Amino acid sequence: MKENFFQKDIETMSRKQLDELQLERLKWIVDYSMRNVPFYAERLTKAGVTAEKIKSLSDIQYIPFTTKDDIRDNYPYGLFGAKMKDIVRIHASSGTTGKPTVVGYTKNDINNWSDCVARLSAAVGVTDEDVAQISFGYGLFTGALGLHYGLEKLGCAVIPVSSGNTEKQAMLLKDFGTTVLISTPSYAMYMSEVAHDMGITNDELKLRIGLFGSEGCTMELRDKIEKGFGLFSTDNYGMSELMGPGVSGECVERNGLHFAEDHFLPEIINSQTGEKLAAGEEGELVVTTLTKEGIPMLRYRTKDITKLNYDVCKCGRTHCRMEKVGGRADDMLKIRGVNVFPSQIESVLAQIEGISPHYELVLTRKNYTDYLEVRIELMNANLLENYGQLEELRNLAVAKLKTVLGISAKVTLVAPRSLKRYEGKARRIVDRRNEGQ
Ligand code: DLL
Repeated sequence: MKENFFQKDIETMSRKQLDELQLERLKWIVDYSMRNVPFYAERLTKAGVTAEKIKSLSDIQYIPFTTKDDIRDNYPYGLFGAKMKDIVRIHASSGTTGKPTVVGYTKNDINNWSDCVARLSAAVGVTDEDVAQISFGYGLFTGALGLHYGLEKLGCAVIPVSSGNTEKQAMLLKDFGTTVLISTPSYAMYMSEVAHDMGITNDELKLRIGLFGSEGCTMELRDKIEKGFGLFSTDNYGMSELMGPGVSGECVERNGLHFAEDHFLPEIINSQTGEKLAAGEEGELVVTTLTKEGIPMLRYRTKDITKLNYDVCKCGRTHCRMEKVGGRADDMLKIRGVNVFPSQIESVLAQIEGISPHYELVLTRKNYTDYLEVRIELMNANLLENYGQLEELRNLAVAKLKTVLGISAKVTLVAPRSLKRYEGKARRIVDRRNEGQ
C-alpha cells in the first residue's frame, strides 16, 4: 500500500522539534510583521513585544489579538507585509455584507499553501492516479484555487469545473471518470440527488474520495453523502485570512483535523474573556501564521469553536488535531437566552427516518420573545396525503429538538425538493428578528 504522506519528515516531526521550529518561526514572523506592517509595529510596540523578548511559545500571550475588523479597517492592502511586486495572487473573503477582507500571497506563500493542501489530500489516499473534480466556485473565494494547486502538486488530473450547473457536474462525474470530488458537503449532497434523478447509478461512477470543507458537516450528513455517492470522505478546514483551505484536515482515522503546525500556531481562548485555555478545552480558535509573507496574521481570532488534541495520531502524524468545528462564536443562535448551534439541530434531524438532510431555520421575534421555526423537507411526497403519519413525524421532531436544545421549536414539514439548494456554502438560517416587533 502506498504511504499516505506528502511530506512525511515534516508531518511526523517530534513534538520537541515542532516546538523548536514554531518558536524560531514565531520570532521571525513577529520581527517580519514589525518591519513590514505599520499596523503591527504600532500594536506590538504598544504591548512592549519584540522578537527578542519571545523566549518560549507561551510568550505568545503578550501579542495582541488581530480581528477581521482590523483587516477591514486597513482595506484593501494595509496589512500586507510584502510589496506588490512580490505579491502574485489576491483573494478576498466570501462575506456578503460590507467590504471584503482582502488577502495577498507571495510565491513562497503559494508554494506553502499547495504543500498544505497536498498533505491533507494525500492523507486520505489521493494519489497522482486520481482525477479530481473541483466543484468549489473559482474566483475570489480561496476554496477552488487552493485545492487546485495542491492537487496539481500531488500530480492529480484536475478538472476545474467550478460550482453550479449541477446536471453538467453529474454528467462530468460519470463521463470524465472523476475519482475525487471537491466541494462543500451540502453541494455534494445536492449533486448526488441530481445525479440519481438523472438515472446515474453509483456503479457507473468511479468516485472513491470526497474532500469536503468550507462549512460544517455533522457525522450524520457525512454518512448520507457517503452512502449517496458510495465514497469515503474527509473534512478540511481553513479560512482566507489565514491562507484558505489547508490549515487543517483529517487523515483516514477521521479523529480530528491535523493542523499544519509548521505553518500555523493554534491556540484556544475563552471568547468572552480572551483567556488562553488548556489543550482539550473547548473555545475559540486563534491562529498565528508562522511563514506567511503576503499578509501575516498574529493571533487571529477565527470565531470558530473547537478544541485541540496533542496526542500522536494512529496514522503517525504528530501535528495536533482540532475537533470538527462545532459552530462559530458569532453564528451561535441565542434563542430565549439559550445558546443553540445549527449543527445540533442538524444532528437531531439526521436521526429521524423519512426526512431529508435539507432544512432551514427561521427566527422571528414577537413581543420581545424569540421563536424558532425548523422547516424540514420530507423524503416522500406520499406522506403529505397522510395526516396521521405527518403529525407523528412532526411530533417526533418537536420532542427530539426539545430534548437536545432545551427550548421548543415549531416544526414545519415541507414537500420534497422544496427548500433552496446551494452550490457553495449553505445558508440555512433566516433571521427575521430585527424586522420589527
Ligand atoms: O471556506 C476556506 C476553505 C475552502 C476551507 C475550502 C476548506 C475548503 P472562508 O470563505 O474565508 O474560507 O471561510 C472561513 O468557513 O472561519 C469557518 O467558519 C468555515 N469553515 C471552513 N472550513 C470549515 C470546516 C474557506 N471544515 C470560514 N468545517 C471559517 C466547519 C468551516 N467550518
